[in-house]
Amino acid sequence: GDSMDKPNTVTCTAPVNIAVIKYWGKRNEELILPINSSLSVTLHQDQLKTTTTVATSRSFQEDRIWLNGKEEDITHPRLQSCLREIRRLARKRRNDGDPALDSKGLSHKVHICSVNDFPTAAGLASSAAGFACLVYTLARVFAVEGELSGIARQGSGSACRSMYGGFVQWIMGQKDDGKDSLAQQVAPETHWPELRVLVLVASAERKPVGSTSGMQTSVQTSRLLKHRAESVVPGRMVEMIEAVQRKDFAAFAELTMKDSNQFHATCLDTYPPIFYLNSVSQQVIKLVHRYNRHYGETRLAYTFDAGPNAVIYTLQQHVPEFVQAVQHFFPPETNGGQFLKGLPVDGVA
Ligand code: 2P0
Repeated sequence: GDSMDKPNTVTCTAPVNIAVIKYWGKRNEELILPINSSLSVTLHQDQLKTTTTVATSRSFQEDRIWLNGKEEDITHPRLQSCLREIRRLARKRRNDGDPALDSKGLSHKVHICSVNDFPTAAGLASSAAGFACLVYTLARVFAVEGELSGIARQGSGSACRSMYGGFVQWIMGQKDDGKDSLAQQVAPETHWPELRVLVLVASAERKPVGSTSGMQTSVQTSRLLKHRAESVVPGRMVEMIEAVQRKDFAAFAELTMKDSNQFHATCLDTYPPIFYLNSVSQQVIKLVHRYNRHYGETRLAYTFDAGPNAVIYTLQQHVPEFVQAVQHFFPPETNGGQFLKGLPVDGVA
């Protein structure tokens, strides 16, 4: 067709984030409002990321989306929330009279193409990077600026934290409309350059209980979760932010391990119980504690999300020795070569 039919195309990437104070449980399912605040570290762009391309064209008949090469259902409610909110902001900016913008293209349909550079099935926070990237790319296409974590949150709760780099808190907020449930950077990625993240893949299988339904059951049945949200996490958020600001690795690591353990305790307290950790996860937990005890200081921290794969936080100077210890205690041949797969040892945080 003529030049008006040429698609307008934008490509962006967004990294995964790994929580050290865990999000688990919603007070509003539709708006995705959590029962507690959380805090995470966003990984570098060169590892564990999603790449999304959004094209708009007058000639597109309908909105469409492809994930890792396969067309998916665009009517998914969370996808629709993100599209609707970005288009609402775009319309508002034009109505408010930004002279740099014209309204051509606002009614155009989008084609979205999104790929992960890590296995979606491995339970490595793919929805966080995915929705963060989708919202950021849509915003660029429609020339929307400003606070976008509230929109990413409506795609997937943890996605709001991937809208910022470095150390990021998701403040739970108090309002019923969710306007104050937003992500905020606690410290930039340059703040703690020695910090490293290692991912130990214990299983690449898809997790049996998804986060969304798992946390629903936990909210309905676990009194421990209620106690955690009301009486434990608020104090831990304050302590964790202080530990990050002081770059106090021992304090950071101990809070991280305790919070992972309490999250998995609430999974066990859920009825029927949810088991995310397996025997390899338990061996990693024991190895980390034995390692720290051996050196007489806390050099390593583990954390586990809704699956058995361990994420290890450590400092740059301890990485070679820890990798050796892992290879000694978990020789690749006993694990079908699985164990050290996807090991990003460089430049994180
Ligand atoms: C977290 N997780 O803070 C926690 C720790 C898993 C364990 O955020 O329903 O995929 O899309 O809001 O964000 C996983 O939950 O759930 C998660 P939805 P999400 O990283």
